[in-house]
Amino acid sequence: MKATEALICLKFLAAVYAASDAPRPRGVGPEYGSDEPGTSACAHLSSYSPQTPDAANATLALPGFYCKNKGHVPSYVPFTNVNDGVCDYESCCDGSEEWDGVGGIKCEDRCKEIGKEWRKQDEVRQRSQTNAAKKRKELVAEASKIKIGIQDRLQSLTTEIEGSELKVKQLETELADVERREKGKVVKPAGGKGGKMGVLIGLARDRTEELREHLVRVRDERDSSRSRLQELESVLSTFKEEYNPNFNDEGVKRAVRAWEDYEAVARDKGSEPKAALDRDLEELTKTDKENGLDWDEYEAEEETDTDVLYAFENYLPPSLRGWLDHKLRDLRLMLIEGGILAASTDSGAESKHVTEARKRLKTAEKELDGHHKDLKKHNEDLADDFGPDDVFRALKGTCVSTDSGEYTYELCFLERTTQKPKKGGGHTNMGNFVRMERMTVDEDLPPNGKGLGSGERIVMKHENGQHCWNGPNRQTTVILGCAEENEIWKIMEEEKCIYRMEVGSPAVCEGVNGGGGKGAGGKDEL
Ligand code: MAN
Repeated sequence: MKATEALICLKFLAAVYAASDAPRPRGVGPEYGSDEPGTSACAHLSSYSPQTPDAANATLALPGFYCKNKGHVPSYVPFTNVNDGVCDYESCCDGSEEWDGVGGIKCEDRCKEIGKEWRKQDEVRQRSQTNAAKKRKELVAEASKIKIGIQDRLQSLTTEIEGSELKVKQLETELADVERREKGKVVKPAGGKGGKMGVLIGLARDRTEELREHLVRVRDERDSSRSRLQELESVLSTFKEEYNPNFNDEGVKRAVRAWEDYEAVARDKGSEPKAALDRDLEELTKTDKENGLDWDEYEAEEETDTDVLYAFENYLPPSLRGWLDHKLRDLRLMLIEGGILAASTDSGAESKHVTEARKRLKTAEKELDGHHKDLKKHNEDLADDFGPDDVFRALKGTCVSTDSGEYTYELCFLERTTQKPKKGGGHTNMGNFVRMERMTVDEDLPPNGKGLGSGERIVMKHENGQHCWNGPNRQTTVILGCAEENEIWKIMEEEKCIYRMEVGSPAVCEGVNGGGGKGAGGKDEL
């Protein structure tokens, strides 16, 4: 290989010397041209050359044969193409590389027409690059808006979290309080109405009714005894006034004396019925409802002792009510906690109040948890790499696809690549986005500009896709070139289940020079 190069170079130098009357030696570019052509042209072949100490890694000091291509863009053709009998119009439109007329060939200068066509295409390319650069600006602005939105959300989330934490604390206290209160309640008899207090109220009502009935009966008996007594007293009084004292009957005289004694005692005791007491008695013997006491109110189904206490407290002044409530509750709980009173168990079922308080707490906890998750997600998002100027933030989740062979291939930016059979069937994950990298590429740019060209390009790595039978988990390397639209240019399976996608996007038109360069995207190399 080295011998061939040496031969070509010697031939080239001979030709250069032969044409030394030209202002610059033939085939030498202006950046290399000098009055002593050849000193550097084949320097890599000399073991004494300081520029090429490692002969094995030697590179050509000249990039090739320089074609002036007047009317078009100057270019280099490889030395191996010089005087090989083939016109190399792609690189050398002026045909100067076939100056020796090998095999009688004559390559006419076609630079005028080729240059014209190239300029036409270049104009389209430049317009496209200008549009692409504009689109990139828009994407950067969009990305910045999204970022500001996230930062704003983070700020409001911090406030919301503070509020939610406070709410959770309050609801925890509320639940503990309700649980404590419920613990202090009297248990309802299974299947019955009301709690123990309800039963007690029922008993009290029956007992009161019984006593009232007795009182009424006793009053009636008293009244009848009183009228009989009055009758008797009137008989005896008449007897005393009408008996004959001259009739010496000892029995009659004794009876009159006993009556007089009785009258004296009765006078002292004031045995006249007291109207006030009778009025009280009258009130007492009325029914409870007539007295304003409705037992049914206290026997309501859900009512418990504490509820009754509360009802009772309603009749007290607020300050006393609060104090009493506190004391009663504490006392009851103290008795329960001290094992003196049984806590309400309600046959294992949680009370409605506790269930509702727990539900409220759970909802608040869920809300707080959601806020924390959002906070984490947004913080991670802000720390993520979205490329230069954060531009890919604006493209996250945007998908592009193209058909190739039996599949449609899809790329969803910053998410995944997918292979979809055109005939239908399951989709294959070709890798999930993991990171961005940089890669130096050196490819010819097609005339429509839809290619990577040469230079450093942004690369998106996608790993851990669907496992490949007898192979690795699928992975895709996406290499990005500047383009007006997001589109997949090329898809290749470089090795089994290792894919490479070449993709155009305005997002990578950073510092695009608007034409003249060799490639799309990033900093071009010449
Ligand atoms: C499918 C596709 C191909 C891949 C094979 C490996 O056919 O995902 O790209 O090479 O599986 O078995």
